[in-house]
Amino acid sequence: MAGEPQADCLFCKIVAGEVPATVVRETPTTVAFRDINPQAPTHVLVIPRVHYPDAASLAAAEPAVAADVLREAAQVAAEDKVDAGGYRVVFNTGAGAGQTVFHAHAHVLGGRGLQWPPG
Ligand code: IU
Repeated sequence: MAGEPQADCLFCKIVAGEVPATVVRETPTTVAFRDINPQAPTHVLVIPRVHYPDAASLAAAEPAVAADVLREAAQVAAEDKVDAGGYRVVFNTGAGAGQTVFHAHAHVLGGRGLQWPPG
């Protein structure tokens, strides 16, 4: 069922505590942890506890939780002190855009200069 944990989903396993992660923030609806392959000094993933394959399906089904993810992205940037210098929040959506884990997640990237457009 939509939103339910998926047995084969890595990020559902992180939410459940079955796979370790360096968690930096938790709320009743979200978990934020450091990316295992960081692309910037700050590279944190903010995920909803509920399972949706991407940000679009999360926002359509549970817009309040999607807003929680955005709010937590800002909190992560503030706590890592990258907010003043500028940071980026990215939702890769679809394999063609580089999405590899199909549980909605926001990348929070900061702590270095970021080029535009991204590759
Ligand atoms: P993407 O937008 O779906 O490509 O992002 C998935 C991210 O999940 C990517 O940056 C990976 O480095 C990251 N990740 C992780 O943090 N821990 C893991 O065990 C795995 C992927 I697999």
